Amino acid sequence: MTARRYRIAAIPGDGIGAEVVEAGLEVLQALATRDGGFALDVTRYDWGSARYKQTGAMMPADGLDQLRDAHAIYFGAVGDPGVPDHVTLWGLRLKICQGFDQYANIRPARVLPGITPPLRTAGAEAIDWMIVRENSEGEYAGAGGRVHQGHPEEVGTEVAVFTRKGVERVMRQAFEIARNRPAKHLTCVTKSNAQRHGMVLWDEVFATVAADYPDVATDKVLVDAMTTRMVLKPATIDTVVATNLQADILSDLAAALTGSLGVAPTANLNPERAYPSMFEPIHGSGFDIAGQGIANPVGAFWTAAMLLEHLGEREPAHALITAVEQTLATGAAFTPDLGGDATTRAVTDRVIAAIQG
Ligand code: GGG
Repeated sequence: MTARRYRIAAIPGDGIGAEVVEAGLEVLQALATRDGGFALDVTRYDWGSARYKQTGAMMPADGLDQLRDAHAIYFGAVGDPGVPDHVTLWGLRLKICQGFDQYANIRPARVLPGITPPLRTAGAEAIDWMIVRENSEGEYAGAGGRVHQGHPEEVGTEVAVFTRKGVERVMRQAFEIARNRPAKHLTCVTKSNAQRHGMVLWDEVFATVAADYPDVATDKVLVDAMTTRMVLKPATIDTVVATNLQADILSDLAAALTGSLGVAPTANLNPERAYPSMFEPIHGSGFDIAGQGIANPVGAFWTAAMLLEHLGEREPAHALITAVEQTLATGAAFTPDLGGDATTRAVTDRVIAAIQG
């Protein structure tokens, strides 16, 4: 049998990004070896803050062209105490997301076996949400500027840009996801009482698209109320669609409510597949623990499962999630963020052993 071959562009990035991406690649390789039906051709790119300090750029000028032929991008994290955060983010991660029109950012949040979530409210132990984040415009459109820099009269603006096309296409993705989940329920988050232009457009487009999905139950909630609902009534939530900034914040909260930011994955999708999509753990570069070998690789493993799903390799994706769940359920593979003392190496070895059966 000839194996299906996939080109994977691996960008470990900064801090613990390198540690968890290497662990994820090992696990992916173990799956490929076990399965025999697919093979991965991995190309590593040493782009990130170290490169910025040497050359003044996080990635080369032709970086997007170098990635264009990849079947998927496997990303670690950006962020370095020696480089301004807006430079690291806009110089690499956002450049790829926007350059490849990865407008749908999918962020599952689920309490994995063995993990005790921090909340005691009813339903907290069964959190299983799907947050869909608009990923190409909104508050992260990059619109705005500064004038009179350094003077007392200085002005800085940050303009959120919402286009009907941009809002509608991410809403359709969210409805499709909601339709294929058991609860078939989609919550639309805005701040349309205070923000009376773009957010009202968001509400109107939601109502229009909802008419095409009569099988999906819907509700609307303001983002401030959503934070309390996530904490106090978690069982009332299933799929969520929100703007770039609001969903960025809500998905970090969601990850914390499932036990740790360290377990949470995300997919930056170009659903039309005109460009490669990018898969990364939600967490950042964790510079406080970088180099200690204690970063939680579970977010990177779950991310790898989403990458395999995207490639159409459903069985290995399922096998990977099962291996992660079996490993966590033992309670013996918790890194410090989950209250344990396991190392990245130990968790990786256990997951690979579970894959190998
Ligand atoms: N692996 C995710 C990561 O590196 N996140 C860094 C960050 O600051 N992200 C901002 C965002 O998600 O927009």
